[in-house]
Amino acid sequence: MEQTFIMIKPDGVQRGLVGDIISRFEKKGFSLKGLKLMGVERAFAEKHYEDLSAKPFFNGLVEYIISGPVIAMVWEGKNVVVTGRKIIGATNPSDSAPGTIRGDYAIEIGRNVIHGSDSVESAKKEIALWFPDGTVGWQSSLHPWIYE
Ligand code: DAT
Ligand code: MG
Repeated sequence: MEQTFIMIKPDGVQRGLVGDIISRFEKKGFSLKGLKLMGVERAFAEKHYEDLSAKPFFNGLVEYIISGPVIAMVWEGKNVVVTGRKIIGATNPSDSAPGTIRGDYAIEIGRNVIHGSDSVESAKKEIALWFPDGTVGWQSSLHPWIYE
């Protein structure tokens, strides 16, 4: 089954949005396979965002990610990468639809509360980076009530 990497950024943790965000993924029917609260070191944040290292906002982005603890998660389910991005909303909260996490809770692109992998390939890379010891293999007993 497909997995994605979701991270609640330091602003989401500080603002007390952790429970609501987890709840949105849970209520959708996705399964939580990994979860931890952690502080991120600069080199680790730079590695996570290495594809953006040439962008003018890269240093600010890294400063933001290391500014407080984050919640790192692995969520599993059918099409969870693309659907997870829809639940999160557009990168710039000015463009994120109401009802999405960024649409409901964020105003600025540099404080957009949450990260989600943008492809199955980057999800695999990000899960390997953030959960080097692996995740938990379990299946919800609700599975037959969510999937036909
Ligand atoms: P996303 O987080 O939606 O996958 P991304 O991977 O293009 O977006 O960029 C990663 C983060 O970098 C994004 O969540 C916020 C920040 N960012 C992106 N574009 C930016 C810009 N033009 N100015 C400032 N920050 C930006
Ligand atoms: Mg991205």
